[in-house]
Amino acid sequence: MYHILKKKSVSYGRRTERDLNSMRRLPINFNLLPIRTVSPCILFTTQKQQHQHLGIEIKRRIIPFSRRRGIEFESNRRVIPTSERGGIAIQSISKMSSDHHGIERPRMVMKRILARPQHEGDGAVVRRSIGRMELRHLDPFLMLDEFSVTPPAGFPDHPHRGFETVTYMTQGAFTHQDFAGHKGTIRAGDLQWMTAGRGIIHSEMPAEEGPNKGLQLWINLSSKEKMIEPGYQELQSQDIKIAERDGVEVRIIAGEAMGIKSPVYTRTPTMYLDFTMKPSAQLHQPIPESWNAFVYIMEGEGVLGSPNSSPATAHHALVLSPGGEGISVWNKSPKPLRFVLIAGKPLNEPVVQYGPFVMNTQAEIDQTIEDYHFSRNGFEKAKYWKSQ
Ligand code: FJE
Ligand code: FE
Repeated sequence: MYHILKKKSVSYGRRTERDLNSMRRLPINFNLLPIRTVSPCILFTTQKQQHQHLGIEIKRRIIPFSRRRGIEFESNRRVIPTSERGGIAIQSISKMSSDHHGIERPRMVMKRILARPQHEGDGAVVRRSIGRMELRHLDPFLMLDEFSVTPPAGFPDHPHRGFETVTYMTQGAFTHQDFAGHKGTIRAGDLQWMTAGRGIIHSEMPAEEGPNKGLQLWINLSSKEKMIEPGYQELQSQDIKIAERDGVEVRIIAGEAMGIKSPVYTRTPTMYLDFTMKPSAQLHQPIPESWNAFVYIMEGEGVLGSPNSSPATAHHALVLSPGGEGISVWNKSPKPLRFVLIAGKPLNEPVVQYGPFVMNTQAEIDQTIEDYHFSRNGFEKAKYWKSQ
């Protein structure tokens, strides 16, 4: 059986749809592979290509159109039927180096983004990965900020509509207050999963001296849920389940890992895992095939996707290739590696964002600005509210 690379990138000659379908079943995810079109003057060649970043070697057989009409011809002791001519056929795919834990179709790193420090809110510093220009959105994710805030800086009274904010503390504490009287402080290891829905106005301020650190993720809501009642899911550090295996510890914020599930309800289906890997530990984490996924490195350095890829370091977001069964990670360094793996089911809806308002159309954004301005449609409580 031969396999043909992505349809739109390859010349097939006159193949029937049936021929194509039988060839489209690929053994691994090929979205990343560079593809050259067939030159008609090549008679018959086998190309070997090493893909270091993928850790695989691919042998491709290029079969010219010029022989399309001939009767069966033989090469490499295999008769090639007429229906397979005039394209690129994959002859073999071998791993350059083993150990994907028996996983045949690993996800790979498609894009690396360094989250440089920038100013946000009132004197606060954030490292933005998702949401910066190079990576505007990663459906359903709108933003990921790694924040480090020292008083008196912070995020004073501001609104949200149309999505969820997930704040996960790693050091220090943050106090939040909203216009509905909801108030609390989250500390290192605690989680606040806030559904802004039709409207929240709140303040988020650091509660301890020195740097107060964590991650804030913005997850989009589907058009059906953008205007739901706001709500909170709050987990204290001790309520977050931890699984441990072979030098890998995972805190399960959302979704499931190593057979353990988080109690958090994700309106937009989301996986959020906080991994710490000891030196020389390795890991394979399954990810639902149709979900978008990325890793954000918080500490140390990790080898992702393929055992021979170059290590990624702290403050980098690594966008994973689509499809495949999951991600493999190796800690080949002498220090602990800490990263979050975040994946979500894409909404596939238009996104129109105006700062903290995220809707589907410009008309809805205009309406939101008006609602906020006149304290209507979910912003009623804004009229007489100010944080203390
Ligand atoms: C916001 C500017 C902001 N990242 N990380 C504009 F700073 C914010 C905002 C935050 C934020 C808050 C925390 Cl606790 C952590 C953050 C941005 O509040 F919402 C808009 N629109
Ligand atoms: Fe906020």
